[in-house]
Amino acid sequence: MLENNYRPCEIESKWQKRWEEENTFKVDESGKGKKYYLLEMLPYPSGKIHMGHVRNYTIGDVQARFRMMNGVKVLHPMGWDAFGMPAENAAIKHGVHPAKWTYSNIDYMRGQLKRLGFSYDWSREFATCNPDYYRWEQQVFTELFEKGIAYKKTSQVNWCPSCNTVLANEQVVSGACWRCDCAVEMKSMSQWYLRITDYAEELLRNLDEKLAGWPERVKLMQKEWIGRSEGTYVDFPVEDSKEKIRVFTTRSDTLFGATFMCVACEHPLVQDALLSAANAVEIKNFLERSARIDHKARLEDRYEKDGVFTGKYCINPLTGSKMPVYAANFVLMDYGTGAVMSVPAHDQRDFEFAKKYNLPIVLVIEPVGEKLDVQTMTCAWQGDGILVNSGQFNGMKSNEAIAAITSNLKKEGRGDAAVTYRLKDWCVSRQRYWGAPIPIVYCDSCGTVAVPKDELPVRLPHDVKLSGEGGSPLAKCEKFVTTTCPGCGGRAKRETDTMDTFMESSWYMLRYASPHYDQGPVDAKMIEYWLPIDQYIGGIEHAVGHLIYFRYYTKLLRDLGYINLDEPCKNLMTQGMVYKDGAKMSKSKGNVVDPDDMIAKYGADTMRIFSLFAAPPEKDLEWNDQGVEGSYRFLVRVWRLVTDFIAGELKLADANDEMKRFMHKTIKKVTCDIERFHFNTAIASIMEWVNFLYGRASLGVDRQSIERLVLMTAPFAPHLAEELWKKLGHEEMTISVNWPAYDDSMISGDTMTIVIQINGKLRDKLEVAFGTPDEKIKELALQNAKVSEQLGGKTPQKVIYIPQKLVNIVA
Ligand code: ANZ
Ligand code: ZN
Repeated sequence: MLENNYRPCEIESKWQKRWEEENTFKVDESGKGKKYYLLEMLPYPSGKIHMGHVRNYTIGDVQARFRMMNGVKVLHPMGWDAFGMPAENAAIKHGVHPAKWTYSNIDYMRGQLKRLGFSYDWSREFATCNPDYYRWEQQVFTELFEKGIAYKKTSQVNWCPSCNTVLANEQVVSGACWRCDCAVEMKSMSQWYLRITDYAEELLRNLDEKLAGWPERVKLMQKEWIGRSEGTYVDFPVEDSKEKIRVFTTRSDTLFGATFMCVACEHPLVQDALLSAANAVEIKNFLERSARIDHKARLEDRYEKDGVFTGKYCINPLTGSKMPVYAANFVLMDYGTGAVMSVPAHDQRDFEFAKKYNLPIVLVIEPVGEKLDVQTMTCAWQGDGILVNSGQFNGMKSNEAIAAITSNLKKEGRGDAAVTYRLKDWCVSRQRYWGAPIPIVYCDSCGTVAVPKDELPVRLPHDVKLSGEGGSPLAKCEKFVTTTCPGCGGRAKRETDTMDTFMESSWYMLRYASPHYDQGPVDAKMIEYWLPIDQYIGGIEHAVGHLIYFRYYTKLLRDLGYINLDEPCKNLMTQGMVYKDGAKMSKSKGNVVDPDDMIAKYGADTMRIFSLFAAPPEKDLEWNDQGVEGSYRFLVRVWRLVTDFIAGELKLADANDEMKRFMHKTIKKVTCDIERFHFNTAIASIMEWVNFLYGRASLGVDRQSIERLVLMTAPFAPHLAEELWKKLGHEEMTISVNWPAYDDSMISGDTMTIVIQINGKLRDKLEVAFGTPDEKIKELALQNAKVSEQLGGKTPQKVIYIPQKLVNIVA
């Protein structure tokens, strides 16, 4: 390290203390004036913060401080996603109570966040494991139960054998548990669900209509997760019975080619067949075989297609012919209706199945201008075409036939147009201790009863045996389980499942607007003022979990009448991950850099600069010791320049035009870059400004240039800036000083030289006015004579513009 008198440790603890004593970041509570709600995803109190947190929270902090300096009221809260399994596992392993473990981690991590100088309004902090928080969640749950939105059902659920609990579909990642990576099993169990499917349409529609400020990538992932599919319901009468089998198909144009029926193992018809069919033993064997296919293989479609005849037949509603009904392992019970009309000529799975079980194949679609023959086909024709062997519909095109057949079915009461979703209802019950108890009581005479409002919260009992074995710990806690029925006063038993912790993180962003409100989950007036979130920052890994749930929960609270808000968040930014030596920085990889060590060595400001300068926020960041060293040296240069100026060791001189131009240019660039989250280029511009001022040292520097440098540095390295600002003779904190303004007329005379490349080779240069919009510069480059000559009339594949430097045309 350089010899110098920049002492980050002293400066940083001094300013942190003052910010705390003076409540510098406590936001005005009047609920009036221009506001900005900046939120970073709340951390799980695992023990220590890691570099991913440092990065996420620094990105947010720059925005927060920048907005504060622009005179906006910034809500910038922090709290703890404090329920969850690690606390329970720690308890099992080390015998410490989950509450104690959690709260002491919170204390430690709060200290770490304070040492990084983040501008949180700590008066709004809360931990979600506190009964003052989860009691509202329980209240909302009882209301959802009364409306039928929260309900209990028995079905196949995802079971993680190592976490000993069920998982929601969103928590299964390629067939494995999101938390422990263990292969997930399917189990039939009774669980609590929230009817998120009722909101599928709105969740989907708003992605396009209301979330212009969200990354396309996240919106696409949510669209795929919701998985809207338009098709037709068709009813097939079961032979010798009053029953019907209903299917969902996207290809009603192929109905004349449906020669057999396949249903899921869990389909009621199969359960029936087990009791009555002559081949019941064979069916039973098949079901056992299918249950053994692991979830991962099923998801990846890597398993042998297998089935068994159920002994039943149904009737094709258009041809009147008999179709054998099979149970098949590739039909899923929880998609569509759990039954598929099989069209072997036009669906590859059905084709293979028909070959294996020797079932008839009937061609009904022919590709335009081609003749197909079922005798010689080696695979299904899955594309569009012209209908054949389809009675009155012969000669129609597939898409016309879909409409015509659907309307024909509808007229005869045998089917209708339908929409189905891949999204499933959200399974919210967990068989674990460290979570919010589900506020439900079971009574022999009254049935399932919600705990009344005035008896909430249902507190999590403190003294519970945690062994990690044999089911839910709460179920073994007699004192908790036994209760009286709120309906009849008789003996009753409590629900012993707790809520999925994603329930807590689904509304915490609303609670921050009125964290101490005791009349309900939220104060509607404060929601009206603070919400929606103006900027949310967090990891992409939450794209289809948390980021769908919190949108859904907002709509639930709206429809329960608590708030008047459709979407919780206007702008979303998903930051990249932190890597070291090519691998994701994580405890299990053993490549963790401890923020505490780095702060002790270089100071928090260096950590902040490094994490912003090393990569743009959306990109992954590779840890690099030289980069940290370089960030530190930059701060030393700023320190020296300003302290030399204060000590009178720099010559004082009025700024000339060149200097003024440079300054306004820098302010403009830094301002625009912060707004666009281009922090690395913003810092690069400040570095250039510092270099420029050093270069001017012999001619003289003016006070304004120095002061603006300090203010521009404030969002990035706030402790250093605060100290220098004080040394420059100012009393107020930097966040209450106006962000420096720039004067466009000072810049307009200035030009910049832009290099034009084709496929990376220099072709020409362009002289444009400073501040020319990016699109205009690209246009000018394409109109350049040498460029058009080289391109010879062809349209280029891509035009890349690197601001203020070059345009590269990829031909
Ligand atoms: C007959 C048919 C003929 C189909 C054909 C396809 C091609 P998407 O687009 O994903 O919605 N299907 C329906 N429910 C199913 C279930 N529970 N398990 C497995 N497969 C199921 O796909 C809809 C198609 O997936 C439906 O259209 C159905 O097969 C199948 F030439 O019906 B089709
Ligand atoms: Zn009762």
